[in-house]
Amino acid sequence: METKILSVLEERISKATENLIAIDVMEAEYAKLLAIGQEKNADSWITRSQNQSPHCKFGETGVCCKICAMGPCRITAKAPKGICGCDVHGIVARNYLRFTAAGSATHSDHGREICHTLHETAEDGNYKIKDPDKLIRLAQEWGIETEGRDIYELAHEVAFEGLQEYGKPFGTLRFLSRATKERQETWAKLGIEPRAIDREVSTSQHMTHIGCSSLPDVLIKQALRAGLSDGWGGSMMGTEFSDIMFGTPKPIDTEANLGVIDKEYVNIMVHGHDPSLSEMIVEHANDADLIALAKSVGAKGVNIVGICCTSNEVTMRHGIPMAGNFLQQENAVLTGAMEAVVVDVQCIFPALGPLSKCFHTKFITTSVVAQMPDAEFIRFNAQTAGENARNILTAAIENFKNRDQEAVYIPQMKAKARVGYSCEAIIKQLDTVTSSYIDELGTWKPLIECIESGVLRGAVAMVGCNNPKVRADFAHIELMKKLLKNDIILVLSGCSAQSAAKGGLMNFEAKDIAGAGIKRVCELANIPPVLHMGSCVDISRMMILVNQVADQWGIDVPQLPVVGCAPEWMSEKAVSIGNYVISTGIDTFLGIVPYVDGSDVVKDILTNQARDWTGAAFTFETDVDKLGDAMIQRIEEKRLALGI
Ligand code: MSK
Repeated sequence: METKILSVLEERISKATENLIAIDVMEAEYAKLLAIGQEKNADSWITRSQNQSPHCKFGETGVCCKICAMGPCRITAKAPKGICGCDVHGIVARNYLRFTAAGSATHSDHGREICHTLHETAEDGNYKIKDPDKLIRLAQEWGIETEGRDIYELAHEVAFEGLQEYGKPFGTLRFLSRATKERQETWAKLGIEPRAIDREVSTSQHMTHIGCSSLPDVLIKQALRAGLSDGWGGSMMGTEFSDIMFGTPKPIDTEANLGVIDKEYVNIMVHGHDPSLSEMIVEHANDADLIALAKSVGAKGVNIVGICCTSNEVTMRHGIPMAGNFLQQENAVLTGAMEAVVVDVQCIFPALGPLSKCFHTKFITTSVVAQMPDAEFIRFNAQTAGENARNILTAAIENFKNRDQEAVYIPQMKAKARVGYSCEAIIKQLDTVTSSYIDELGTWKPLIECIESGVLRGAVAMVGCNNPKVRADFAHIELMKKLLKNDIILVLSGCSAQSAAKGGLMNFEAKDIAGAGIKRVCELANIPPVLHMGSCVDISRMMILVNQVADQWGIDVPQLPVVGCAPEWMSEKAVSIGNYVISTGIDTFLGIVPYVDGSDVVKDILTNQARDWTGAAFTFETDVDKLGDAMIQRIEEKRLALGI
């Protein structure tokens, strides 16, 4: 009986590798890996999640306050106020603001590191300028002299000005001028134009200290401001400067899911968010002496695969295969075929160290920001980047001989994907449809015409993580399929993009499950029906896209039939993103409710009142089908209001 089930499963998997991969097929494979781990007494997120359930209701509803040492205070019917007198609405809003500020700080600190890397670029250095045109455009946008300048001298000045954005004493962020006039006026009127990036995080911490703000509307406005300093500040610089140094992404073919791990090769998994290290690893992975070393230990070569947003960065620019997203990080180690897990910052399970010890895998941390137990710490920095990368590659290659080949189990499932859709790439692709529209930087008119005519009903920006509270990838993939059937095109980033890639939705052939309108657009423009726009910080690309589209259409951003969605989010960064997305005028649909259920006032601000402020608000809905229906309904309402 068991053999029969396995053979049915194997047949489905072999079909899945060619077409769409069903979630239940993936889950069956993950279960096999989990069983391998259990034999080795390995821990897993599934068991840890079970151990943590049920979750603390005070924490889950946001009513626990521990911002001073008089508490912790927990709000109940018997104790409706904290010791300082703050009511539940103030406590929930303060917690929400702190959550947002942490997310904003995290994205923006990533952006800061990228600024420093840009400042280190040199003709003969580890980092070079790969997109000088983008650098010059950005310098001109910032009013920096470009005529007759050495490109590296220019890069250093732009990097310096970028770093000034973090702590400048006066004014507001430079990139706000990229938003439509209407957005800029809305932010100014509401008093949420972000000033220096660090200042908004710092002010958020100050406002939530004991004895400062406890008015929920004031606290939520600051959350919007802190979010904006991320999306239109730190994240946007992270994206733009990465493009300048590593190249602006353009369409490239790759593959996704655990089947990209190769038994015959030295496998190295890069994981985290900052592309500075992974770019170097990719650059040196094919050095002749390292390939010779790999062959000398019995491998055919070196195979780099990615997890989370570091993966998104190197797949967008080099087509490096994606082993998976957030909840796949342990599975990749459980295959027993991973010589090294090399991590930079964010979304890395501290569990990877102990898990790696159950196998021959080396767990290598590289950033002072993310240091963990059972890891080898190789401090990475821009001056020694090439040497750091080669040392890591050498250590991984030499570790190949310690692998137990008999015990390796790599699920043979992978899907083809086309990735690399920066704004520049999308515009270029659209211009192939209507060449008469070509100008220097292209135009969004073909896209606007498709939406106006109803060939496309609208667009959804789907982003965010996996969360053990819900079935991994299920909401992402089911919602994408539903939206595609309704002729709603998708732009994706972060772990949502990897869900789509694993499920086969970034394959050109996936157009066949979409409605007739999208199918036609995909055929004409030669694009897959869901477009990979990059990592978490690259949601800034989406902000530029919607603002340029609104501007060229001659309408305001909130009028666009476009919504945002994070169906399985889990991180503080995701809440920061949500805040800047609604501040940008895009309704945002969440499948996981933030820790605000304890205050009807805060919930009402986020889901209703925010619309009066910014033209957009959150919708919280944990039922996947209803979440999809709500997005479609909102898009149709916007179409109706536009008279299209
Ligand atoms: S990696 S923040 S789990 S999307 Fe950007 Fe994925 Fe969420 Fe991390």
